Amino acid sequence: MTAEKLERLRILDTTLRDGEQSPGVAFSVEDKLSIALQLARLRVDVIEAGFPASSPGDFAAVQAIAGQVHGPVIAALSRCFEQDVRACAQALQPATRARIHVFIGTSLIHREGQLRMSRREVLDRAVSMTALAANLCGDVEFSPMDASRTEREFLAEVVAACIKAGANTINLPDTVGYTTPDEWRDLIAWLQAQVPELASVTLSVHCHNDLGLATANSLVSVLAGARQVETCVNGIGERAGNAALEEVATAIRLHPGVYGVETGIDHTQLLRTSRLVSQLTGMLVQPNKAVVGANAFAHHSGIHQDGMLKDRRTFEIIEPEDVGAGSRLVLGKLSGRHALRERLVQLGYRLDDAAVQRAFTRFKALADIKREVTDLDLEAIVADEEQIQHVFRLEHVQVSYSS
Ligand SMILES: [Mn+2]
Repeated sequence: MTAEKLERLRILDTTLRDGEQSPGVAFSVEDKLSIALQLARLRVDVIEAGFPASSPGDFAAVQAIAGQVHGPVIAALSRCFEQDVRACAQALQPATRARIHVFIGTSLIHREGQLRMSRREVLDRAVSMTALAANLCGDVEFSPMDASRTEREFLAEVVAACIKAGANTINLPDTVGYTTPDEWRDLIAWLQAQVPELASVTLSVHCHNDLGLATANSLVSVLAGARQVETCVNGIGERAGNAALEEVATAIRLHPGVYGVETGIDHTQLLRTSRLVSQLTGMLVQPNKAVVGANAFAHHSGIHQDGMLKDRRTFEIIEPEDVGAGSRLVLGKLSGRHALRERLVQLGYRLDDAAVQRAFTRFKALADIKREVTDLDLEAIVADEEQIQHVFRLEHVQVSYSS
């Protein structure tokens, strides 16, 4: 570990924007607000709250978060259209600290296949809308969408022009999750050499997980000089999802000597945040998910269990307590329903009365045979409930789609 002072790596969480683009996920304003409040407790630096021009509901959600969630910068997404930029500024008006995030597709495929615009048109639109955003809001992030597949010279041209137009964060998206760590690091280094002005703004990355490389690509970006990483809780997001917040933050925490940075994340809120997002999206966390999966702290083989009993460090690099999953005794056979409900809420579960009653019956049965009922035991007890609610949600989605 280094004795040098660690630089700050900012976490922009986009669970409420890119995460909502996960198939089947649609948040209500109330859902978004409760996730945003939890993201503030988790101490992310920036909450990307939504895309105000996309729907009146999303406008209302961004506005509510801007007014009621304090601490993090509240960001809103905008295409390179004047009405989008103005909708962001209006929705963000109640925020203490606001950011407008402007993006446009810059790759040949996006220019010709989707936008039907020439390089010149894309460049002009990016510059004029970045300038408008900078006029309306002191904090502007610009993203050349599909940066990883954009011709390098054009990428450099757009980035340099948008910095000049007022962007103070340049975010490089690997929109389709196509790049690899070596290629991505090489691109960032090349861009920094071509565009010296990049050193005067915050460099950010937004990596997708189509090849399972989102966390790795985010980490090499930090080595290359990125000081903001965009993530989603549980790695949700469009298609195979985004870099998982809990994975990036934990790797950074465990390797300060490698990366030379630290985040502001309160790691003890990680599990609770994961549970809340899972509940409100209806997307179960796979049991073997890094950091927050139900099996992340389970040790099954005899050799591993033997090692763990002698010294936890033998097979455990992250302790359950680190992510807010106390494995210590929390409840026993004398604990009542109220204590059980309280602990479940602390763990991020939102169960109705009937579900709490079912959980309580199981808890009592377990407490009779097992002296110590841990948080992990409680998670096992309510796992079926989560499954039931998940099924219910899927049915609900289908019903609302067909009606
Ligand atoms: Mn994305």
